[in-house]
Amino acid sequence: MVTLEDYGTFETAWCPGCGNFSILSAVKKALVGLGLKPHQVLLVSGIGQAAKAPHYIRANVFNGLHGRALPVATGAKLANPELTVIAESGDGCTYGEGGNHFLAAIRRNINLTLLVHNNQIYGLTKGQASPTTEEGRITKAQPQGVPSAPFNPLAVAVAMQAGFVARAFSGMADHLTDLIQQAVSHHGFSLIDILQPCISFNLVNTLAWYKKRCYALPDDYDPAQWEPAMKTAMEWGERIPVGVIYRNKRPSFEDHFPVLKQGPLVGRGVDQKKVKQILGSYA
Ligand SMILES: Cc1ncc(C[n+]2csc(CCOP(=O)(O)OP(=O)(O)O)c2C)c(N)n1
Ligand code: SF4
Repeated sequence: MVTLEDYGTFETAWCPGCGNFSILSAVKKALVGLGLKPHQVLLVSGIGQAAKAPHYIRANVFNGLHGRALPVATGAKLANPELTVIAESGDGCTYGEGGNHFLAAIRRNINLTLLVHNNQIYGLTKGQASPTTEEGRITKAQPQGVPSAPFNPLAVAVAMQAGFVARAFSGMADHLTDLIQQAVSHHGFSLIDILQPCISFNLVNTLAWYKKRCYALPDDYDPAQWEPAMKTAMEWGERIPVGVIYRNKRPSFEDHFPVLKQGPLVGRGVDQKKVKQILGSYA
């Protein structure tokens, strides 16, 4: 039987009160709840405060370049589709530096889970605006206010008919754990945009600010309906919906590769003769 202890406990470099703590705890609980053992799981991140989360879990971990978690995660999943692959990073890392990879992962419908710790700011580099910071927000790097409109990852994902699109809030721990379990169990690309406070550099979107606004989607909400999902993805302001916004069953990227039907590539022997032939053709 797998337990929380199997996933380890580590000292972190985060500020006390940061939303990253409850996300980390929810990820561990979700994996234990799904009965997944640490060796069956790979967590891939980029760079940032959120990207440190996989450092604090005893499982397989790959820390890539800023914005590059998804290409690494995609390669790993193709090499070994038996691994549960989770890409986990901040809003800047995923929607800014990694923006095109975000679009490619949705199009491909690669069977992995993307957890975005969305604190609406660049935390590690001390408070510059990220793609999700609201227009007009004054920061140390944008003293006259952010001049661009915020990126809405959920609306983009729903517009592209992504497999599984959800929003969570780090202050609703059990709800978040449940969503992570649903996302990991979904066959295809799953996005959870997780709203989290950054107590040091985002003094507007605080825990209390989110608590006042976030509400769970009602039981009769149907995530299979595209048009209502698009409307729900656009809802932001005094009321912010959390839950599974859109769900769409379509074949995953790996399903298109007959070679993977014979089992994971990592488990196959290497035909040295063929390798020599291929290398020889480039000589
Ligand atoms: C290509 C590149 N650009 C910029 C940086 C500098 N950098 C490192 S972390 C970071 C911001 C991280 O913000 P976010 O992804 O939102 O995560 P958070 O720290 O808020 O959790 C930046 C700009 C970098 N390492 N590489
Ligand atoms: S700076 Fe913000 S995001 Fe980084 S650890 Fe502190 S509270 Fe968390």
